Amino acid sequence: TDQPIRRALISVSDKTGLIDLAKALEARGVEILSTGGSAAAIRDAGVAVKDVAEVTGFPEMMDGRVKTLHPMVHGGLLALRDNDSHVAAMDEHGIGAIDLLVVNLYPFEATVAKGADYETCIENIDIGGPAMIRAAAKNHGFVTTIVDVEDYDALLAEMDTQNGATTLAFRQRSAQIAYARTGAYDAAVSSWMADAIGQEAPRRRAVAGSIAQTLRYGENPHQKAAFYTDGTGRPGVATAAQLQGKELSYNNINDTDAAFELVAEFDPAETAACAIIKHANPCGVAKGATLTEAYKAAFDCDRTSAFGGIVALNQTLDADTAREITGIFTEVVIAPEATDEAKEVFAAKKNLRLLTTGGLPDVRVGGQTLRQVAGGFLMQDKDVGYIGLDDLKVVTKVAPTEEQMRDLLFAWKVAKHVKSNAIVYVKDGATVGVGAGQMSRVDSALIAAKKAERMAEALGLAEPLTKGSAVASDAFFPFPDGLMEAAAAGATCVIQPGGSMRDDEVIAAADEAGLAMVFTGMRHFRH
Ligand code: 93A
Repeated sequence: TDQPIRRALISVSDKTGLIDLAKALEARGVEILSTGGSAAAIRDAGVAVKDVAEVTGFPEMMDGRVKTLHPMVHGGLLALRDNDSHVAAMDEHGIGAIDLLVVNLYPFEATVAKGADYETCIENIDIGGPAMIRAAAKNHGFVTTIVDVEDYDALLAEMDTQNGATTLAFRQRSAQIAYARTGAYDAAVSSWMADAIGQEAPRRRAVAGSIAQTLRYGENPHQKAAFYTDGTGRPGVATAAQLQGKELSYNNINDTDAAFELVAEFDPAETAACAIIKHANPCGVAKGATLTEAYKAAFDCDRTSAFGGIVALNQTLDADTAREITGIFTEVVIAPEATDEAKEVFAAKKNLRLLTTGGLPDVRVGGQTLRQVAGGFLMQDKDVGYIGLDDLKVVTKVAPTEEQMRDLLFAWKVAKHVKSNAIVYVKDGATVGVGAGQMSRVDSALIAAKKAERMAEALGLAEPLTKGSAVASDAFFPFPDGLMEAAAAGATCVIQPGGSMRDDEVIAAADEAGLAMVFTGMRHFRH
């Protein structure tokens, strides 16, 4: 089943490593066929190469749309070498076998990520490349398919241990990778097109991504894991530059995403903001006149949980804030940018990972979220629901003051990013208690209040910061009990969707407790 490699076709958009590969193949006695740009680069490097146009007898035409789509190419890739009629057909038409295909595709995903116009994106849909990849991979009994620059070394190592050939196992592996690439490629085209033409999402989308990184392990060390990008190029953890620190883990990536998506809710032109995340839930979120103030206030919500947390900032990380952050052990810091001075401060903390993204994602722009269930996927539009002042309905006798309104809306934004059932207490633009992920809303209200009490003790305060706070609930209170717990903790105003069968009871209880309450008419479940 070993197949000697005598004739290769190389057609690559990304020319990285091309010359070294061509030289290495030539040194191993391989004849090289190639397309326009690739052939020119190989020839310039002094390596013998034959133009595909010479093999097909047709020039590359229609701006390169048709260059390899020809029986001389596809016959050479698809022919079964052990089938008499296939071999007879090759003889009859003078088709030479192609043993190795090296292709990387037109950079469609990168073109989309750059924000190119419709026509440019269309022109960057590769047709001939995927056709060859799929043909060669189908014929992996005889043909080796390489679609990734990263796999050149493995190919050469294989040829060297197999006397210039490849084993069936190697060709099967490379075929499997090849189909992952063409599948992801067309999924990227479909997703882009759905957005471009305003196709009602999330219907009829293909789901696939390109592997960005093999991770050391998954959520736990006994789970294998990898990181995929979706080709949108959206600023965030998938496209961030890591400036220092150890490799990100699966949990780091998950938590960093949660942190950055949350902090992106706050317009950097309006205010500095900081979110500290543990296990995908915020243990502190705050606005501030400066980033340092925002960080400090976020930290003071739950100093215990912030240890080993992920910090996300909505503005350029400055040296003061960097110094403040290094006060405790932090796993990851993510920000749009970092000043040189801030980078210097972090340089001393070798393990601290610093990521910069070049910008914040637009939280109003959609896209989809995916979750796997046994035997399938759930796909939905991202929760880009937004509530402003005008959307709120005051339902109690007392209306919130302007200041309370600000805290209510802040709490509401945070609650959207807290696992349900979410209860978020806020005072002066900072969370002072977060209750997350409980099966009962009452428990979430209680836990958040309890944590605030503990923080008050640690900070030496006379009373917990929940006294006089604003409270948000991600979904309606089905009974007055949850609301009453919040009132007992000292909340004086409430924001919640409303819509419970017992809204009347809940409103009456709020009035009795002297609370001001507003309904959003929208909920923010997050599971
Ligand atoms: O426009 S195409 O879809 N038509 C083709 O027949 C074709 N054959 C190869 N694009 C085609 N290719 C692609 O050209 C390859 O997938 C590769 O990405 C690129 C290499 O072109 P060059 O060697 O001219 O730089």
